[in-house]
Amino acid sequence: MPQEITVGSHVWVEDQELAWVDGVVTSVNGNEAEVETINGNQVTTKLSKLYPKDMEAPDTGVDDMTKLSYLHEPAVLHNLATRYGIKEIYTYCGNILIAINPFQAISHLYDTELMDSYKGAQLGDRSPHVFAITDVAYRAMNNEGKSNSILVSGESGAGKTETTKMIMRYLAYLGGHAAAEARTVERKVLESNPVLEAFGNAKTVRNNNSSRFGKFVEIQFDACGQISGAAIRTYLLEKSRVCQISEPERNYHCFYLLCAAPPKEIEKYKLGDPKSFHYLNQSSCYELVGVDDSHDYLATKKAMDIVGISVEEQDAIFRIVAAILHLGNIAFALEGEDSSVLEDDKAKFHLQVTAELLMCDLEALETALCKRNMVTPEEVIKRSLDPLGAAISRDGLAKTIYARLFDWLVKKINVSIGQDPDSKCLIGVLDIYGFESFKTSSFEQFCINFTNEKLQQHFNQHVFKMEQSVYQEEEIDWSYIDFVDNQDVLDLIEKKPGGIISLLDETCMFPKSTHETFAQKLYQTFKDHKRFVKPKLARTEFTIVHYAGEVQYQCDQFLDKNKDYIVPEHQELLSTSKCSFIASLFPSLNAETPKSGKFSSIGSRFKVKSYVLASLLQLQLQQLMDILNSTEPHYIRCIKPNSDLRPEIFENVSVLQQLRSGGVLEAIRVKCEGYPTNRIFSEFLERFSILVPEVLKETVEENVACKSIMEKVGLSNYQIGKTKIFLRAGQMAELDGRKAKLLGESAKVIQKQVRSRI
Ligand code: AOV
Ligand code: MG
Repeated sequence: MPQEITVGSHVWVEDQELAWVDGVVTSVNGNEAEVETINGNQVTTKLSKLYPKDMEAPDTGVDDMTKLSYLHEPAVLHNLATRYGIKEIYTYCGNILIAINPFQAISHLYDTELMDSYKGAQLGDRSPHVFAITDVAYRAMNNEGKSNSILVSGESGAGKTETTKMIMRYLAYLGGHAAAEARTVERKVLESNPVLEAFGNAKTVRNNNSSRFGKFVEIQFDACGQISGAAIRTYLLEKSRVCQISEPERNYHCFYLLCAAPPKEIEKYKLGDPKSFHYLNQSSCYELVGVDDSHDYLATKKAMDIVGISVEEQDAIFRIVAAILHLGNIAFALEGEDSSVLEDDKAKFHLQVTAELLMCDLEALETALCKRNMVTPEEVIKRSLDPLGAAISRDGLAKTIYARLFDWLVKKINVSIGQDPDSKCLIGVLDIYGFESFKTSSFEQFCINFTNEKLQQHFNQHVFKMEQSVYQEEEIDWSYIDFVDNQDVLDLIEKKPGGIISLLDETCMFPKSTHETFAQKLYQTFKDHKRFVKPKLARTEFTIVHYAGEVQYQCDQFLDKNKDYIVPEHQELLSTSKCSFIASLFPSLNAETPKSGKFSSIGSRFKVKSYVLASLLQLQLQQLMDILNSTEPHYIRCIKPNSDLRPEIFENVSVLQQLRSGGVLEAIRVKCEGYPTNRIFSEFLERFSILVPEVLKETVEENVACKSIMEKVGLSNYQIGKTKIFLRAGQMAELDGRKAKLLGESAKVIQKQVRSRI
């Protein structure tokens, strides 16, 4: 970077704790400089590792990163930290909105008055806001008749779901109906959120309200710009959580809500203290700070009313939720050599309650849990399962029932809101589960991170295109800009054949395979892949170098978790339930495949021949990308400022890591490879004509004047567009340096003159 750093320059220097810290250069020796930092350290470092600090930057930061005179990592970070400190959580980076989670309610930030003020405003006219981006999308849709999408990304707990809800609220405000009776569509759209959150969100280590499924909401508009329908598409709910949770996480919210229901319900469903249920007491966390489960139970039911779920259906839904809790308490003991029986009277009690709630035969339930049918050419023999096998069978049943219930909810909400077949335009809002890396990451994290990789690629391509279009508009050359994307990670995961998902599917089809053979296959196939690492001494772990960092996956349960089949005995049991709601969740497999609604996830599952989840997700994500590619995208990058989930704490290192991995810095790098700074000719002249005062005296065209300044200073490689001058990285700093020197010299001359007069 051509920059003039001399003694006295204000610079940014790397710091282990703070990422970047500012200071003043105290000496320069060849390639090295000594810097005194504001936290009192003396640091010696290479000149090339220093970045100039913009001393003219305003104290309150700038609301758009592209307004930074020096566009580099420390400046970007400093700007965000400055703004976060004054509760400005939104900042633009060109057309991208960066949103930093405040972890506290900021007063008036989402008021109706504020909505009024954003309506119809141009992007830069008002301070950055999620409403502003949404308004742009809405207007673009109305004016150009083209579908738009708003894509919200960021790691777990960064604020995607909250942001998405604000987008939906603002769209309901813009496209809402004046007449109360016509407002049902937008009310249903908004109230679908609490319903889906109750059944699809849970407390994790990263977020107290973590989405355990991905969601794409299409909001449809009529020719007048009013909401006329909507469709919700969901992606792979984390099923394992229903049966297995670890400290300090929780199961899905609905279980705790139901345990806090009014006494009548508690009695009806034979519930009690959540601590008494195996599916809940694997973790000692039952309550969430600031959440009143009994209030939320009633609120969820109210939301269910609004989205069109009848009282009878609600009863069946909560009956199923209760049944799952009781099911989890059916424990088994060894009988004989390898059979199992109910462990004790408590287990018998829960078996009985489960059978009552699921309205199925008690003995049939017990048999379905403890035995399997073995089909021989002559007959069908019932083989006993050992206690472990029976517990796995029980958990499998619980997961299947829950997953089917969730799919039913999504389908029901879609049918109830209704789709507008005549709608030409829509706004899609995407809220996926954020990138995750745990001590032991499993199949779920693999799927979540794969989803994030897909979205990241879309983002990269979009940013690159956007940058190109600015250059094209100004008719300048951009052809040499190099662009890095994450295609290699995606190839590793989803290439057909030969990617991880293909290998996983093949392994699942092969009866004798184990997670060890799967791991061996991976090691052999990808030993030279630069995104794949076999950790030292690992036998069943593998590491993927994701765009957002390395994640080590544990293969142990990959095969089981990838298989999505229902044990025929369970299917048989539930399809004959006396509760028609439950029976309908388990339509007989021999029956004709249901005509898949556009957004039925059960329906789409029938289209995939193999019942393997990873490739189902791959297919769904491809469909999502096809939709997104037919829309005009708008990006919101959410940032989590600290891992304690606390307000007012801005951890530089973590934020920087998110900016880097989330592609914000890559977007800036693409900018930097091109022309990161541009200025309208007149602005440029105002700032720098002092360097060549004669340019103003001559009556030349503005672009010619700009050119002469650059020539005089000896800078090349810049570009003159139609209305703006485009500068390479560091050129602005160079010009400022010259200006400061010149002003310094003239100050000295004046001082000298004054002194000589004395
Ligand atoms: P996520 O969707 O990005 O995580 P959420 O949207 O659930 O994250 O946000 C996490 C928590 O941060 C919320 O429950 C709020 O307490 C707080 N929060 C987020 N945004 C705001 C805001 N604008 N104002 C006030 N508080 C906020 V995940 O679903 O785990 O990937 O998978
Ligand atoms: Mg979320």
